[in-house]
Amino acid sequence: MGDAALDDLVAAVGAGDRRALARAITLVESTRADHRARAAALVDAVLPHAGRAVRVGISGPPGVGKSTFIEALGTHLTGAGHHVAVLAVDPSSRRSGGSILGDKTRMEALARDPRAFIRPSPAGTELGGVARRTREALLLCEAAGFDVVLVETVGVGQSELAVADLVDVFVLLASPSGGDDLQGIKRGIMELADLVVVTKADGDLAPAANHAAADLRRALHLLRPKHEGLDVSTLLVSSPAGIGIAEVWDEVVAIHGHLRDTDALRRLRAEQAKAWLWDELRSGLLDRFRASPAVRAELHRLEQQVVAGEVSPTAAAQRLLAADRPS
Ligand SMILES: Nc1nc2c(ncn2[C@@H]2O[C@H](COP(=O)(O)OP(=O)(O)OP(=O)(O)O)[C@@H](O)[C@H]2O)c(=O)[nH]1
Ligand SMILES: [Mg+2]
Repeated sequence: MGDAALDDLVAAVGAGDRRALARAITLVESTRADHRARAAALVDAVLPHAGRAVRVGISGPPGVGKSTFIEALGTHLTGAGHHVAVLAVDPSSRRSGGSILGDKTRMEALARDPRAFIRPSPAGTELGGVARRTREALLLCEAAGFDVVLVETVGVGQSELAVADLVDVFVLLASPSGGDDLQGIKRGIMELADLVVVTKADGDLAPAANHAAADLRRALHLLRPKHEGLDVSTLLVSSPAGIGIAEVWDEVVAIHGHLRDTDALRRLRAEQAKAWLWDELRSGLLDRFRASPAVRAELHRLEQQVVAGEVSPTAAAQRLLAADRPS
C-alpha cells in the first residue's frame, strides 16, 4: 500500500466506513515491521480526529457478567443515539475460541446493531502488544465517529492495569457470591475503580448481591480516593433484565463530566500519552537490543552463567549493554 492507499484508508475511516475501520485495526494489530510503520502513520493521521469519545474500561473476574453487561449497556446507549465501539483486551486468549468476545452469543443484539462495532481481541499476543493495539484501535474508533468506547478485560492479572491506563473511567464488576475475599477482587484492582457494579442482582442472587454491595462500600470507604472530590459508588444491576443499566451510565457520565470540568481528564490523558510513549520506547529499545549481533552472540551464554550462579545478573547486564554500545 502506497501513501495514496493509506490516505484513502484514513479518509474512509474518517467517513465512518466500518469495513475500513476493521481493516485499519487489522493493520495496527500486525507485528510486521513494515505494517508497524504504516500503522504509526495511520494513527498519526487520525489523531486530530480522535479524542472525542467517553472511554470506559470494564473489568471483573471470569464469569462475573462482563459480556452480558456490555450487551445491556451497549444497546441502552445505541437506543439513546450513541455510537458504541467495544474492544477487548485478553492477553491470555487461551479460552474457548481464543477470544474474550468469541462469545458473541452474549452480545447478540449489539453484534447486529448498526450503531455498534465489536472487535474481539486477537489471540496469542502478549500484554504489551495487546495494550498498544488497543490504544491505537481506540483512536481509530473515535476517528470513525464512535462516541463511546467500551474496553472489556478479564480481571485475572495485569490486563486491568493496562486497560486502566487507556480509558477515562474504569468500571469494576463484582459478583454477588465471590466468597470472603471481597468478591474475588484484589485490593490493587479496587484502587483502579471509578465505579463498582455488582452484577446478577436478580432472583435468588438478589440478597447476596445486596450483601456484596454493602461489603464493597465498606471496603471502598477505606481506600484513598482515586480522584479528588469523587467518591467511588457501588451500584447493582441485572443485565438480562436491564435493571440498573441506565443508572450505571448516568454515573459514568457524571464521573466523566467531573473529570472534564476539573481539567483532570486532560491531565489523565496527557499522562497516559506519556506512559504510552515510554512503553513504545522500552519495547523498541529491547527489540533493537535483542536484535544486535553483538548481544546475540553473548546473550545465551551469559544467561546460562547467570542461571548457574557463575556471573551476577548485574555484571552480565553490564557486559551485554557494553557489547551493544555502538563504538
Ligand atoms: N441472573 C443473571 N445472570 C447473569 C447476569 N449477567 C451475566 N449473567 C450470566 O452469567 C454468566 C457469565 O456471563 P458473561 O457475560 O459471559 O460473563 P463474563 O464476565 O463476560 O465472562 P468471561 O468473559 O468468561 O470472563 C452467563 O451465564 C450469563 O448469562 C445477571 O445480571 N443476572
Ligand atoms: Mg466475556
